[in-house]
Amino acid sequence: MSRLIVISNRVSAPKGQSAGAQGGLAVAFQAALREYRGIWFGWSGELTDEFTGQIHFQREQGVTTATVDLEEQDVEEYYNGYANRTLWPLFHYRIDLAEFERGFEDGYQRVNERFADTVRPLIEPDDVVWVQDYHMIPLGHELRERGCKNRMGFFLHIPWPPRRLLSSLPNAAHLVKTLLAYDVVGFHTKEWLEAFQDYAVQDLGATLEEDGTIHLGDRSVRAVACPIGIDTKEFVEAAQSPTARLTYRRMRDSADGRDLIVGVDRLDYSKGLEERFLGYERFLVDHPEQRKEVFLLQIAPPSRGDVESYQRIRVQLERISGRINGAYADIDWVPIRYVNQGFPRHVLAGIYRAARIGLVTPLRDGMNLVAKEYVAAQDPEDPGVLILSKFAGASEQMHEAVLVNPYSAEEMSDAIVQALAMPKEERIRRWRALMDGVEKQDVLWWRRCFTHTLMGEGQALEAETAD
Ligand code: ADQ
Repeated sequence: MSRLIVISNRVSAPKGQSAGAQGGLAVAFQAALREYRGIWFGWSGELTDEFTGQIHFQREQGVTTATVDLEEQDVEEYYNGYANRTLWPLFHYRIDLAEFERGFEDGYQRVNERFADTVRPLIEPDDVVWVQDYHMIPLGHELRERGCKNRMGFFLHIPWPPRRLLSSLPNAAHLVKTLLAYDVVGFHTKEWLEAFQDYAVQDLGATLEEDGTIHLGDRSVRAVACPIGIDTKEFVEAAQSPTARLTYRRMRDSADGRDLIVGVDRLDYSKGLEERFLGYERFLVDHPEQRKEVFLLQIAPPSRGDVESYQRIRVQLERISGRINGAYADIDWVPIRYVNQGFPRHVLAGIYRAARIGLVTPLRDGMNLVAKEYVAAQDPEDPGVLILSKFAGASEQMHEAVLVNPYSAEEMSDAIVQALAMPKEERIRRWRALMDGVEKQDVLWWRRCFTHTLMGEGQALEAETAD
């Protein structure tokens, strides 16, 4: 049986699982790596004065991780630069925030070459290689240049932008062509898949077959949509754990009979937090009679603090939440509890369960796992309502959520009113349908969906996404 080599920017050792952000993904990779006796390779998160390519191996609970340290300039140009100041904003339709610097592009290329040089000797002839996300688009091409003939796949965790938007990236065609070095390229949704195909056909002159195979010159790549899920079983259990029960009680006590609306996001401009606050403010203004019957708990741990646009959004959110609280709070009630810290998954599960509304309104999101976690954590007898942005990848699957346009404060306000008034039978019906999807297409399903296609193991599982 082939071994699996997973390559991603950062690597989570099994003991780091509870840390949050990489939770579900780490679980999926670790399960895959145990099954296929593989290696997980990536940046250690540490800096070194001079890149040597020395690999730190670690073996825990049947999973081998291999990491390398990077130079400060590497991290500045590759990670903070090209990945997070060029590709991230552009791929999330924020061309106004995208910075195009040759130094970033050079650093991105250099680090991908360094990763390729380092990981190449670890790859044996029968291994299957699976590269993750926008940090490493050219890695497969670099491995081919180094004589790697293995099956190789790539999965993009963020949206793929429309063709005309992508054209604004200097050397876009070159970057996209490097994707043709892979055998399989995966996206979360049909929308991102079709945008990729559109670019390949219109701008690169590729041809497209019905099964999603793209041909260009002597290369063929199969492009597929495989929506990621969460570790549903684990999350349902987390929501019933003693810690979750305690947190649930604490939330309910502090709510003092009021309905909790919860938002949980990394502090990122793509998550639409500013628009969410303004939509909630609109609700407060238009429905004064309901004001003191609810409160919004927004949990948003800061991320990518070295990047200026993230520092700006942080200041902006402090300003807006402060203004709303100043304008509407009373001596015994504040409309927004704004919390800038991360919480362990069991605590998060208890908070979700206590919330009458899960407010998940990104302006653009590859998938959004918080929407699925919120559903998995609910009490089947008395579930809350998910309000979901129609611009999250998750909206292709989660039709029974109350779908909103996050740019419209009025729509957000209407959705809150609708969710608060929703009869129990309707809440249960919607939740049951959502939960069916979250259970069927969990993170292990996603991993199989992709690796089966990549390894050519019989029929790949078809993604049951919407038309
Ligand atoms: P993210 O942009 O990080 O992921 P998301 O899918 O919502 O977005 O995942 C965030 C994870 O972090 C969730 O598991 C959530 O529970 C956790 N998290 C967030 N805030 C937390 C907090 N305060 N405390 C603890 N945990 C917290 C990227 C893409 C997404 C895509 C995923 C997976 O941007 O679109 O769904 O990868 O492919």
